[in-house]
This record gives sequence, C-alpha cells and structure tokens, in this order.
Amino acid sequence: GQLMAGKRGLVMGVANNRSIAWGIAKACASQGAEIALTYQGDALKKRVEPLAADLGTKLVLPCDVTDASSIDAVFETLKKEWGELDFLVHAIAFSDKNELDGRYVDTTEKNFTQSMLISCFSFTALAQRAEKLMPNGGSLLTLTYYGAEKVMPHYNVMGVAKAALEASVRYLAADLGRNNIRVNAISAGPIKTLAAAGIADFRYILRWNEYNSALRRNVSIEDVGGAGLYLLSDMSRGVTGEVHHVDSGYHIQG
Ligand code: 0WD
Repeated sequence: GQLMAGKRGLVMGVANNRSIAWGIAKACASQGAEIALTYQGDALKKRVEPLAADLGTKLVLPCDVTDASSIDAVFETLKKEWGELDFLVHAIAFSDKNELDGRYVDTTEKNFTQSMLISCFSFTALAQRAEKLMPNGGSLLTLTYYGAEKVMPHYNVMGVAKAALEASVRYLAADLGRNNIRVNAISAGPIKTLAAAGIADFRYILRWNEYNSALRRNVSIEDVGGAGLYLLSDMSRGVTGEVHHVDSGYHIQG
C-alpha cells in the first residue's frame, strides 16, 4: 500500500542529495506523497531543482526563514496550488562556524540570537502558517541532536538552540493537538552533511558514535527517512510532542 497517498507536504532544508531533508522527502514520495521543496538562496537553487525533478514536483520555492515575507510567500503559493497541507518538515539550522569550535562560554550575542532565530524560532514561525492550512489536522516534524540533552564537544550554542527547539516541540504539540496537528522531532545521530561539515572534529564524532552506539554503526539519511515517514504518516496518529531518537541507540549508552 501507499502510506502517503493523497498527502501533500512541504519539505524545507534540502541543500543537496546528502541532506537529511532529502532522505525524508524520498521516503515520503516513495509512498505516494506530493512534495514541495524550498531552498535558501540562488546557490542552492541549482542543487535543489534536479532533486525536485526526481520527485516529480514543480513546487520548488525560495525561502530564507530569517525573512518573514519569504515564509509568507511560500504559504501563499501552497494555499493557491494545494489549498490544504498535510505535513511539514523543518530541517534547518545555522550557527557561525567559528562558534562550533572552542568554548560555549565565548558565544557572542549576535550569533546566539541568529542561531536561535534560524534553528529554533523558525519552526514556530512555520507552525503559525501551517496551522492555517491544516483544518483537518496534520503532522509537523523538525530535526534535533543529542547535544540538546548532553554536552557534546563543539556543539555549543547549537546545543542550546536544539534544547529550545525540543521544548518548543512540546509547547506546539500542546497548542495544536486540539486541531489534530501533531508535532514531533527526530533526534538524528551524526551524518556527514553540508551543515555537519561546519562542526569541528566531525569525523571524530562520527567514529565515536559508530564505536559506541548499540548498533555499532552510523545512521544514514534513509534511516532517518524511514522514521520521518512514520511520524508524518497516519501510522503515528497517536504520537505527538515526541523527540524520537534515530541514532543507532547511542543515547541509551552510559
Ligand atoms: O549530523 C547531522 N547532520 C545532524 C543534523 C544530526 C542531528 C540533527 N541534524 C539537523 C540539523 O541541525 C538541521 O536542523 O538536521 C537538520 C538538517 O541538517 P543537515 O541535513 O545535516 O544539513 P544540510 O544538508 O546542510 O541542510 C541544512 C540546511 C542549510 O544548509 P547549509 O549547509 O547551506 O547551511 O538548512 C538550510 C540550508 O539549506 N538553512 C536555511 N534555510 C532557510 N533559511 C537557513 C535559512 N536562514 N539557514 C540554513
């Protein structure tokens, strides 16, 4: 059967074919979902357009989440093209690379604010718009990391932003539950993507996770895609406010 037949979703945060958002988009499309993609800036447009073609979608829209009018434009297009929306994937984060190294205590106000805006508040900003297009319910999904729960080397301000993001998943789930809109996060193990390349010693983190996780391997974007498919489909209809670990069981290890 097709788990996502008749469902339409917006997937934000595809930068290239290694992006976690791409793993989730592929999994949903393979089960019959219709998907719209957004990209940030013209440099990524060239990367994302062929991926959109693979999914058979013409809806490839620019969106920078620091610009409220560009978010509004995306939702205006979706309203015009689709009328309603069934799911949304937020796979967006940013911090100044210079602060994903060294000590958290040295974080600047400017980068703290910017990291929180792009990596945390943007999910709430999207939920505000998505709610209006989900009169019959829906599923919202974001991506987080274990650095929200425990101190991880070099994750620094991003760990603080992810902690706030995970808390916002719970508050959004509580607010939107009466409209049958579910809100969940996947806490993914480390994956070598464009964003991850900005974190100091990332190769070491990958190896550490491989050796110390229950499954003794790293996760792939397809692994995250499978969990995303579950959380975005009706298979998870009783699940909301959850932070679901897709990390080869790393978080259970002492
Ligand atoms: O190990 C990892 N890769 C993990 C990533 C482990 C656990 C969680 N995550 C999270 C990330 O923190 C992020 O929230 O998964 C999400 C997706 O990240 P990704 O797939 O690892 O990274 P990438 O393929 O680079 O996509 C993230 C994209 C940006 O890419 P770049 O590398 O150009 O910053 O987020 C987008 C952008 O496309 N993005 C924005 N989109 C709209 N407006 C903005 C913005 N202002 N800033 C970044």
